[in-house]
Amino acid sequence: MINNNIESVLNKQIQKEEFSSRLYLSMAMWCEVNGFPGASSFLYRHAEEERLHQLKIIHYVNDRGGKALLLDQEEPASEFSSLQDLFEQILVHEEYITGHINQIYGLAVEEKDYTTGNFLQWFISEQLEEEKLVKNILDKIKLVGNDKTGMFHIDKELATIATAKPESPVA
Ligand code: OFO
Repeated sequence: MINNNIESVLNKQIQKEEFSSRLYLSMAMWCEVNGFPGASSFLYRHAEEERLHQLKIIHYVNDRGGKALLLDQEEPASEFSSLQDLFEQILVHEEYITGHINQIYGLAVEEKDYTTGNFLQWFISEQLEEEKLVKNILDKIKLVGNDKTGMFHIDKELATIATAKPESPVA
């Protein structure tokens, strides 16, 4: 049985994963109308993945005898000054999420809830991969600067990543 503290922080994480999904959906929509079809596909896909992260925690909380909740959501940003600005915001957001996952892990260890600690291992590895991927994309965007041909190729590459990424497993 999950304790109240762990249940509460996991419910806040469910809220954050839902926000991540809505943020990437909003970003995908911006890319779609601003001439970045590849980045748009990549972000629509990413939004789906975040929803799977949300579901994964919902199932975990309920399976451990807790009650998963859907807490209020803020409106995500919908305007970005450039593709670089957008990916910089993704990186900041993912680092924020990583910080929270680490905090929950710390609390789970403190409360000797090793089952939750074990559950969070998947998220810790996922955050590492996500941050690495976003940093990599951002480096490429910075490298091409204002070069339109370079940007065209990055957008194409993002379309390829969107179709090649394996599905995130759902608990
Ligand atoms: Fe971006 O991995 Fe969930 O939030």
